[in-house]
Amino acid sequence: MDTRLTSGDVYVTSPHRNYVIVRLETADGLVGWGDATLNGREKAVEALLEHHVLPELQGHDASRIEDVWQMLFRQTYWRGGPVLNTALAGVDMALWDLKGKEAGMPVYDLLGGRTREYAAVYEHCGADTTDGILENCRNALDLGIEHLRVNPTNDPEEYLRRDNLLGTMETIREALGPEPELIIDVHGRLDPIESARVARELEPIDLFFLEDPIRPENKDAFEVVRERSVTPLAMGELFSNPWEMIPLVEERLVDYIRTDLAHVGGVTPARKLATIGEHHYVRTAFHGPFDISPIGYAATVHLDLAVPNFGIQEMPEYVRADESYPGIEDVFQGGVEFVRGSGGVDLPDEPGLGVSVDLDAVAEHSYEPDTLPRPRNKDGSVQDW
Ligand code: KDG
Ligand code: MG
Repeated sequence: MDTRLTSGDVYVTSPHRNYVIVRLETADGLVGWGDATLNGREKAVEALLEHHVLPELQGHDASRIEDVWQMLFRQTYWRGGPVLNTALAGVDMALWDLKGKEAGMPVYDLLGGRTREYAAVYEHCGADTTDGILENCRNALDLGIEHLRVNPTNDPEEYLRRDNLLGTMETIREALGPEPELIIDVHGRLDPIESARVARELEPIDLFFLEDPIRPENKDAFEVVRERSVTPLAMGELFSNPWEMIPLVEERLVDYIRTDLAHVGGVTPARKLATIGEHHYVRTAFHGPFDISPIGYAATVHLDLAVPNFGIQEMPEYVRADESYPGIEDVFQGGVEFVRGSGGVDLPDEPGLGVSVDLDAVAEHSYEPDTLPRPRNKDGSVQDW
């Protein structure tokens, strides 16, 4: 087989929201797709791929995934960071897709084969009122989903009002009973000691995990939370250099690796992080928001199905069985399926990542400028989204 790369293209498409996708083709005409979506900064990644990464790849052997990864990570000299590593992720996923198509195997088989029949998911059930949260939870439970993310508020002041957070969580726990697994995403909105207080206060609620309890910059600050509470912690969606996750895993400061395959550099580094986690009794909970495309989500679930220390998988709204996103379905075909009743997702037995793309639909749904929310505190100062 002639696996030299003969063409590379990047597209930004907005079938419901913006996705950046990478298409690689080999001399033999095999096509691989990858996800390089960086929410709110799509055009920066597109320019990097178009002007630098994709032209430089021409003629390289697509079958040498690790070699290409090392080349793009180390030989740019400037390494890591969300823009560079999201572009790298797009290439890496497309190479795994090609490798699977070449071998006639799903990517999870290339990664060692299935360790489970499906990947259990959690559903985002946040709402403005407790009744709204409970309604979303009951809808998810009706679909068989047993892990529910119930963010009672986005306001850090409300987090710290004892009657508010603990009171709301007690109401939710009483209404749903002891069985559903409950998650809260703090989204880095609290300082370490505030988060420690929240983690400790919520121990009687028996959370599955507290997500992003602090901002990602200072890893040492995790000790402040960890030393004070036994509430399990999950972190990593904001990391874009795989090495950022390692001290937290090696020192067992977190219980779940939440890196995003599309931001950390693709399947190649995420698989290594999962293995490091396995050796330290830390499980995976890879990021799976709406702003990851069906290609990136498929890559994530391939890894979920293969790793022994899988913990849980976040599920974007477009995968849910009872919701339809026609634009997304026009652009992307195949990929992850919700398995009704199991509380999990699975992949059909297709070679590669198993997602194809309709280029006419891509052209119909062109890029739409957008930014992430920009919240402010009461006094007008910047608050983390
Ligand atoms: O682009 C930002 C989103 O990916 C993020 O806000 C979603 O925190 C998030 C999550 O856990 O899905
Ligand atoms: Mg999050």
